[in-house]
Parts: sequence; structure tokens; C-alpha cells
Amino acid sequence: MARRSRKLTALAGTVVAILLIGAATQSAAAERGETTRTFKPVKKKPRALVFAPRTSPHAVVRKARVRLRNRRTGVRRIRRLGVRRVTSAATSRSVLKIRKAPKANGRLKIEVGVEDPADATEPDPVEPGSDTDGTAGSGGGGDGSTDPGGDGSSDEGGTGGSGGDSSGPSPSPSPSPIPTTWRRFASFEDRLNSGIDYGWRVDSPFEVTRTSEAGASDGSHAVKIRTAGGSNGCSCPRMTFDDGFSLGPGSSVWISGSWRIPNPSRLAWSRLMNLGHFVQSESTKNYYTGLVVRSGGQMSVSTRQYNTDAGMSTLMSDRPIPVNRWFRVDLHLKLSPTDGQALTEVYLDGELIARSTRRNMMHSGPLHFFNAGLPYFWPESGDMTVYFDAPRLIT
Ligand SMILES: [Ca+2]
Repeated sequence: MARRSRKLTALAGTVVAILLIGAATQSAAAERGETTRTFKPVKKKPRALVFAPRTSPHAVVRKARVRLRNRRTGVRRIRRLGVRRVTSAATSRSVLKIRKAPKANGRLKIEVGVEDPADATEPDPVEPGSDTDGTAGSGGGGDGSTDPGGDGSSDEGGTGGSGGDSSGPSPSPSPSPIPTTWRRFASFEDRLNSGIDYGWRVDSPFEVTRTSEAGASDGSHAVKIRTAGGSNGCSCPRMTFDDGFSLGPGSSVWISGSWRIPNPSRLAWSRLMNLGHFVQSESTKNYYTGLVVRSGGQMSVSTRQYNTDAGMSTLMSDRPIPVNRWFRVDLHLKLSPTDGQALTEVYLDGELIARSTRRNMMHSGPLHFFNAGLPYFWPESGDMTVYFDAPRLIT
């Protein structure tokens, strides 16, 4: 029912994202409720069309069909596809091959719904001071930091003799150079959404605007994220890079972002940027790796399931978030779910501040999207302004 009006709603959406692969169109409304997304073939063969359906991390495929039209005869035909097959292609970032008559062209249409993203994807906030779950797999005692010295000036020592730390062999002694070119980049100089996928996710009561009032990390404009408290929906004012990349064990990736946080001591139990693996709602396989805030005013880097600390791997322990000035964090990951075989390097304003060989994947399931801004904001943090600029990624 209301299929037509759903389509119209999708068309009326204010933001249309063009995915690099699949050339999908999607309205901002796709983040909520159901909508239909249309994909052009990424490859046309005489007797087949190849599609690369991509869905946002929270989307669930409800229905899928290919509309074929024979150019010679004008005959139109609709072919239904199995939901499972399309879901599998979308989540594993693989392609769908659809057989057809030699002269036929076609479009793939999928109806997607959202499985309560707020509940499904965000961590249960943990009361400050409590140690949660008790099943955390990171090193003995404390928070399993790679930075036993506490002030984190360098984590070289973290792989040597920090008792109980099973980080494995020492990583290469010289830091990896920070990339000078990036595959994805946004700077918000002329528009809020240019250069990013899906636009910004902004649930009430968040406000996301473009401003020059606080300067910028790159150029003159940045994003201003304002909240008068958390959201009842998705507490997640964030942008996304999600153009079909899929990063499994052995992959190397850099992610980067810049923030200016006037009052970081009031920001806790939130995330600043992360790569994510999200296969389905409520799945214990969903996890992220990224820059997070746990204790008020402190930032750390970890790999963690969305909903629990169980099995969490801490890659950089708490260190103070710079107060009311622009700072940039570059995160370099050579991915592995095995301690000793991974490499994580954290740079603050171009300087290496932490390094770890602990596992930076929860399992071998790939990381396939990037969120930044405030991918999760703990509602109890209350009134908050965070400025954000220059998300970057290279794989
Ligand atoms: Ca900028």
C-alpha cells in the first residue's frame, strides 16, 4: 500500500546522494521508515545486468525487483528478487547479476526499512566509574590500555614489557607517514552535504549548520553541531562515507577528522569518528573501530561491539581532548582480528601519540562505512556545541 506515495516521498526528499558505485538515489527520508531506492547497472553485458546495491548500515531490505525494458520490442517486465539474495549482496558489498534478453535495459529497485537504528546501533551508556560487563578481553586490570605510562606520549613501550599485555611482536619502529592525498574528503566550505554520502543524519533536538564563527580546520567554514540534550531517536548527528568500500583483515585504511569542542569535560560516552561493521539489527556481530569519548573530556581509540564492552580492544587509552581549539586526529589501521597482527597508529595534529598491535577488528567481518561528527552522543551530556571539519578517508 501507498507504494506510489512512498515513491513520491522519496523524490521529495531534500537530499539526493549519488553513490560512486551503483549510482543510487536516496532521499534523506531513507534514514527513517521505508523508502525505495533505485540502482542503475554498474555493468551491462549482452545477456545480463550487474547491480551493486548498497544500503545504509541500518537499512533492512523488504522487497526487491528489477524492471526490465526491451529496447527493440518495448516490452516491459518485472522480475522479483529474493530479499535474502539482495541483502547478502548489499551487506557483503558484492554484486548481483541479473540475466536478461540481449536488448533489454533495466533498473534495480529495492524497498528498504529501518530497524530502529537508535536501539540497534548505539552503546548502552555506562555509568562513569563502573567497569561494565566484566568480560572485557583487554589486558589485565584497568582499561587494558596500550599506554601503561598514562600520559600517552608514545606507545612504543606498550608492546614491550607491559605485564599481561599480549600485544605480540613490536610494530615497525618508524611511524607511517600521514597521507597527503585522500580518496574521500569534505570541508563544508560551500555546502553542508557536499562530498559526503547520505547527507547528515540530524534527529531532533540536534541542529547541524555550517558556520565560520569558530574558524575551521580546513578553509573557513565548519559544521556546528548543537544539541539541547540527546535525541529520543538516533542520538547521532553524523555524516557518512559509504561508497562500497569493504575492509577486511590485511586492509590498510586512514581515517581523519577535526573537531573544536568548547567544553570537552562535559562530553562523555560518545563517539567522534568510527569505521563500522553493521550486518543486521541486534546482531552481536556489529562493531566499530574508532575515536571515542568515555570518561568526560578524554578521548580514546577502541574496537568495540555497538552494545557492549564485551571483548573490547583498547588501542589508545584516555588522553585529554584539547579544549576549545581545533585539533585533528588521524587514525591509521592495518586491520586484523588477531592480537599482534594488527597495527593502529594515532596522530594528534600530525604527531604520533599512540601505537598498538592489539586487534582492531572484533572478528573478520569487514568494516564498510565511516561515520564522523558525533556518530553517537550520550544524551546525558546535555547542552553541547561541537564544531567539526575535514573528515577524510583513504583505503
Ligand atoms: Ca572547512
